[in-house]
Amino acid sequence: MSKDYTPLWRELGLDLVKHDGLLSVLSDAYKNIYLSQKNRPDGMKYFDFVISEVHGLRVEEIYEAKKQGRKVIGTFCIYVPEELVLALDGIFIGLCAGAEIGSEEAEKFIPRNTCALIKAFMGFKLSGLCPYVELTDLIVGETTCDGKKKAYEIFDEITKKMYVMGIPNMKNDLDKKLWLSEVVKFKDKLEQITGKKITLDNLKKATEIVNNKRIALKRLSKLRAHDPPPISGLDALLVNQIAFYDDPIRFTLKVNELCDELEERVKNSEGVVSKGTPRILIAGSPFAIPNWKLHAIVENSGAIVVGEESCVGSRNFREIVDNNFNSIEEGLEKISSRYLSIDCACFTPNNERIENIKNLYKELDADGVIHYSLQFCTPYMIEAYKLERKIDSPYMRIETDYSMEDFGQLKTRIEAFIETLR
Ligand code: BJ8
Repeated sequence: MSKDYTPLWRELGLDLVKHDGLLSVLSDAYKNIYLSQKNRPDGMKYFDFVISEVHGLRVEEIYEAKKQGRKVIGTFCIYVPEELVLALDGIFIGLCAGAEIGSEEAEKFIPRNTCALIKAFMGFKLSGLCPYVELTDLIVGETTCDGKKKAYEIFDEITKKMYVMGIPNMKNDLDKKLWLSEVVKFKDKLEQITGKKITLDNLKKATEIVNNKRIALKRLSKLRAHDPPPISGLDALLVNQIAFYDDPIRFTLKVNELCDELEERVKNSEGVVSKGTPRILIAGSPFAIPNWKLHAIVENSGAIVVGEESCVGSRNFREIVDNNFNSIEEGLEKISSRYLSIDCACFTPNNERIENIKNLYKELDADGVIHYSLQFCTPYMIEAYKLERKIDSPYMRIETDYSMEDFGQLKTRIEAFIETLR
């Protein structure tokens, strides 16, 4: 880290001893998993830097922005419309939920058999380890899976900052109306806490910023379709994870710079692995940072991950908002319909997800699909069975969490799967 941020962490009320421990574990894991990779693109240096400063410079940047009166909005789901937050000059941030932290504390409030992502966001807060939670003015939840819905009630008792958006379970006409009204309500809430008003101009600008970010991520995804791929799955995953933390304009610029470099690599047939290396598409639950376990296993077992059908992946960037609107109301409708196109397993039916996976598989020229569900994530666990019957590519299902206990067992199963693809 570029400087000592202890005074800032103290001011935010973090547990300094535990926090030092967390940063040292994170830095070791990063060295082992990321910095040991061969032939990384130069453009990854920026993202390495962001990670090295994830609890430092970025936190300070947001802290300073808050002093200037900007509001910080924390989220746990890609259903929360970033465009509205940016239109009101807010800062939109994904909160810490990707590591096995504070489980013991969390289990005082929620059952043991809760998915790792929920346990982690409770655990990070209860252990005083997430600076972003402390910086938020509002934490926005959503009525997606049952675990999250109920955990948000408890999270509100703890943080007193929750606002929950009602997300329908289906996508019929009435559901669409309900969701649009939730988007409008969210806009009202943001206007109230920021003391600002959405205008057509700032809504258009914000939409463009978020669209550009998604277009850059899509560009990165398409480059992974080449054989040999110019970037590892681990690195591409990291970029997709950082999309939830970084300043969106700076982030987009850096992703595009990285893509320029990758295009050169493709022209020169330069890749991170040799041509013909088995190519894996991972589908399923989100990969909140720093959950790198599955990618690390696959890429250390002789294959390469070429795509993530995930909220930290294609579900986040596949569709953009149609920016062709002439009133705030029309803009809100376009935003609401773009978000309702997200094929989260919490919806029923959710058949478009099957088609989207099939298309992505073809687009990325993948050789096999690994379906990954976080343990106790019922929506994705159940869809994993359905997918097995509906797609005709080589396929395996795994259920795991953030712990390293099943690392060896998973590696054996994944190696065996990869063998069948050669
Ligand atoms: S749009 S996937 S980010 S809800 S918390 S569903 S892992 S049991 S995160 Fe999600 Fe939004 Fe849907 Fe995407 Fe399962 Fe855990 Fe629930 Fe989870």
